[in-house]
Amino acid sequence: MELTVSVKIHYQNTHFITSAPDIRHLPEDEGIEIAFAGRSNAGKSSSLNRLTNQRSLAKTSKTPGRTQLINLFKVDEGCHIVDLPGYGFAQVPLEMKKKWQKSLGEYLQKRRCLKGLVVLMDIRHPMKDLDKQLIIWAVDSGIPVQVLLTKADKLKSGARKAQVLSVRQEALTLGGDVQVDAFSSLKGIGVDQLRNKLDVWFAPAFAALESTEDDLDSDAQ
Ligand SMILES: Nc1nc2c(ncn2[C@@H]2O[C@H](COP(=O)(O)OP(=O)(O)OP(=O)(O)O)[C@@H](O)[C@H]2O)c(=O)[nH]1
Ligand SMILES: [Mg+2]
Repeated sequence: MELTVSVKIHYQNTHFITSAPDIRHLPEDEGIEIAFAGRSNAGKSSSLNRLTNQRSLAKTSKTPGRTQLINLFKVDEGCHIVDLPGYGFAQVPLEMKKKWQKSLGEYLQKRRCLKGLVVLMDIRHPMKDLDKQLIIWAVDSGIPVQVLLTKADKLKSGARKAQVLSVRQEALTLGGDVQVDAFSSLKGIGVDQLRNKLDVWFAPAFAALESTEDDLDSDAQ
């Protein structure tokens, strides 16, 4: 029997749990984790704040590379969001970049509770090498990907649609479950759609809770 549970998560209840210097310092590999990743300055922190309707849950900045730590947030019981440090920041020394890329790859391949990856790209500069690498890692690990083309307010409607279609075409060549949509933290474009997607990815956490409750009920009888 297939168990489908539809949930509406209240993202405004999200709160900060911890910062980790690298993925080895993350808490237990359990529950459901969704990671947000993207180049420095892609608008990751802004998207988390918009998703949760909190002005300063994640720190935003005009200086790229500001978020160097991995930040873990709790959305609901057994549901976490991880804000990964931005990559591709020119002023980070090469050695550090390589180390970070290696641990990012490891995280995507080994973190069993990772059930979805949100990749953010500035709609004006999408699909750089590292963005593609990240998506390929996720696809190879069977993890679904949601690409958000951020700062969509910077393009007029026609150019925006054309860019979404072109990135969708490119995403097709990578295989796997990769969805591409426009997003703007500033104007609220794509926010409800993102919430719906995360609801689906997080739903099994609630199915697990329900079946535990069923077990308890049958124990009581
Ligand atoms: N126009 C516009 N600007 C945005 C949007 N989202 C973010 N920005 C701006 O882009 C810059 C970077 O945003 P952040 O959310 O800090 O980006 P980040 O990916 O978290 O950056 P790092 O943590 O430094 O890697 C800030 O100046 C934001 O105000 C958007 O939807 N529209
Ligand atoms: Mg940030």
